[in-house]
Amino acid sequence: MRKLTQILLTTMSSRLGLVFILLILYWFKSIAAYFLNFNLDIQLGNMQGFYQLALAILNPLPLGLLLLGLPFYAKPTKVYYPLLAIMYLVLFSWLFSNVIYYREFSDFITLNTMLASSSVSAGLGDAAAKLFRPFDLLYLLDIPLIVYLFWKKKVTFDDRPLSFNASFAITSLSTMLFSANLFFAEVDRPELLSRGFSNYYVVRALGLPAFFGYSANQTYQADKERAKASETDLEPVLEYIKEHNAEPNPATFGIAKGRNVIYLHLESFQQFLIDYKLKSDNQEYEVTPFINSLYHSNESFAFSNIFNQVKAGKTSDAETMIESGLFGLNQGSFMVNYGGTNTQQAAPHILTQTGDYTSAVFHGNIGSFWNRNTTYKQWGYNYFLDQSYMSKATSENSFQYGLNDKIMFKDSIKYLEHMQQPFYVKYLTVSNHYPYTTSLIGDEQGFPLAETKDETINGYFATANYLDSAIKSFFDYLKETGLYENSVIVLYGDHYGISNSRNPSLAPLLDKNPETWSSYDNAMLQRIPYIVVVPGMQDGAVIDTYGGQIDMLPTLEHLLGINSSNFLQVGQDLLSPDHEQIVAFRSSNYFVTPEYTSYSGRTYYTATGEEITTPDDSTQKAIDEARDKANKQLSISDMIQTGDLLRFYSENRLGKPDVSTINYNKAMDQLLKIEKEKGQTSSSLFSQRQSSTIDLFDSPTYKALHPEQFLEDSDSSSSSSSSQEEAEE
Ligand code: GP9
Ligand code: MN
Repeated sequence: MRKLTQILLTTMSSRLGLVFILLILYWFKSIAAYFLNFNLDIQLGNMQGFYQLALAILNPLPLGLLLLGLPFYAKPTKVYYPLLAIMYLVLFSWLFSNVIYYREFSDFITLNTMLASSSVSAGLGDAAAKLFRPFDLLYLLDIPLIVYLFWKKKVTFDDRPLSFNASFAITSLSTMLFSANLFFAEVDRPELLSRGFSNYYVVRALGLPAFFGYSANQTYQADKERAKASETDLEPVLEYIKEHNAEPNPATFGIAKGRNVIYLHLESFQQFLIDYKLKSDNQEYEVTPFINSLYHSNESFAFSNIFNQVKAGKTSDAETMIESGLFGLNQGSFMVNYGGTNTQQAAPHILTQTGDYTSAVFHGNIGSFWNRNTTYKQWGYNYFLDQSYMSKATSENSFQYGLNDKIMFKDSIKYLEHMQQPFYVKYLTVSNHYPYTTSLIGDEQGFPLAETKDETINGYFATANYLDSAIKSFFDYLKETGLYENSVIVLYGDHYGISNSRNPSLAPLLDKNPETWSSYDNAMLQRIPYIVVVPGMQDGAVIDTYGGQIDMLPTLEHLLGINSSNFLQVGQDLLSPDHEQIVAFRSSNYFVTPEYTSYSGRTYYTATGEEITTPDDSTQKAIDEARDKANKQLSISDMIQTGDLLRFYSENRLGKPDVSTINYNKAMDQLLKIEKEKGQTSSSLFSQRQSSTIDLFDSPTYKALHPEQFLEDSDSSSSSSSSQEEAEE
């Protein structure tokens, strides 16, 4: 032992040795933070999990070495040691601040958060002391110890500098290691840095110092655009909004006024699933019987020609469109790059301002994915009930994108029932997400797999079928509790589930020939369902108007009786007689109209799919006109988004949400407090019924699908809520 101590002290008494020890210390602390403080969502059930684990374990080393190695260039002892101390302290404080910050925000510190002089950082200042845990002392211990060792001369200063070449070798080595790290990170998750996904993906793959660089670059790019923009840029925007305005349809304007709004985000759900029957063993299986019944119901406006308009931001792009009526970006995700900083006037805020709505999102995944936890505040969401509010995720009840949908729906009830009405809530489902894991979901119900050469396609129908029954169980609950009559329920698909490259393998299932599969067919498969259920309505129909996700917000606003003409939203009410049927895809020159489809550089007649190779003058003119309009819509949206133009716009007096009043922790306490304060006037379902509705979720359908849960519940006489409360702890 004594010998070991001696070796350690001697090592630390050389410049190289000290750096080595500091690097090891930083490495250990990082790993401790990764696994004890952060949730990096590494699931060890498969190869990818082990790969991610290896990346996480190794990633503190390259940049740690780079930074601790830089002082080597300083030769005088008096300069070298202070520089080394600074480097170590920088690395350490960055790590430690993140540990503290993560406790409150479940996310990492970005340059933006640091720069924001807003209440967010001020609030943290107050809270930081409270967030400190005794265990954190372990992170700090080495610093006084090292100081002590130098003070007592147990470790001595080394006056022999490293040569320039040796210092350079260390810099080169660490840079090479970092390049390798970057390469392996891209292998795990292609387009990791360009698409953004989620901050924890970057930390998991590249570590905290790299995450800082990444977030600084994001801030720099966004600020550059923002700084260029000025109030005069609003002029063309306002002109467009005015010209493009589609008057509400008097027959439907306000028919859902004052009702609760429940959005059901159908993950990766394409229109072709509607009414689809999968053939297996000479039998036909209807994939989504319940959603089909909604599609054909007299209570629904169901649309058959609505296209997804997302790009790299996928789900986040869909959310951006339905919430704010503006497109995502041409590159990367709007929510990741601008969501936390731009002035936005999104649906939750609009509804609070115009109708005193309470708003919430339910999502079985980690809250920081797609930067939701920050963006949702700017959108004015009062509550964000993410995975941390639901059953503990295990390999049995979840996969990499979160809890299975049925569990998410069931776990949402205990919060939903305490929400003041009217509410605007959104459920983000995940189970029907690539890779369409049938082992968990399909087998449970025994829905057959398709029989193509492509595993991804084969599972897609079974997971969609699972989603369908999850949706049904939720509708059963709504009907059982009476929430149904008082709500408008909107279902939409967010984007394709089967990518274009796989479409030829899908072709036979759609009775198409893979040999003649074309860009036109790819374009048509971008259709997604959009179903607006207005309970009590008699004259619902399947409507064949062409439109896109950008049109969903104005459509909803008009149904709720809110005139959207002075909102900076670039879509149009799909029910308006003025609706122009030009659908822009999120790539210039890609569009669909009822006449023409332009996709991947080719143009077709939409009705027949026949390619237009030598158009006559009038056809060419019509195509050009549609293309220009589609491009214009995108460019106006981009001006608003990248120039942060809403900050200059005050005409509609909507203002923006006060994010300092929004806190996503302790949602239940907040809900109960409001309920109590309101007393007799509380409009939550719980207050109205004077009892919990959690048990009503266990509808007959639910029971049939989850016999195992039922055995458990009947064992314990207390309601299912208490067992979930335990699971949360
Ligand atoms: C994750 C989920 C998936 O939280 O929303 O996003 P996607 O991969 O579909 O964009
Ligand atoms: Mn998605």
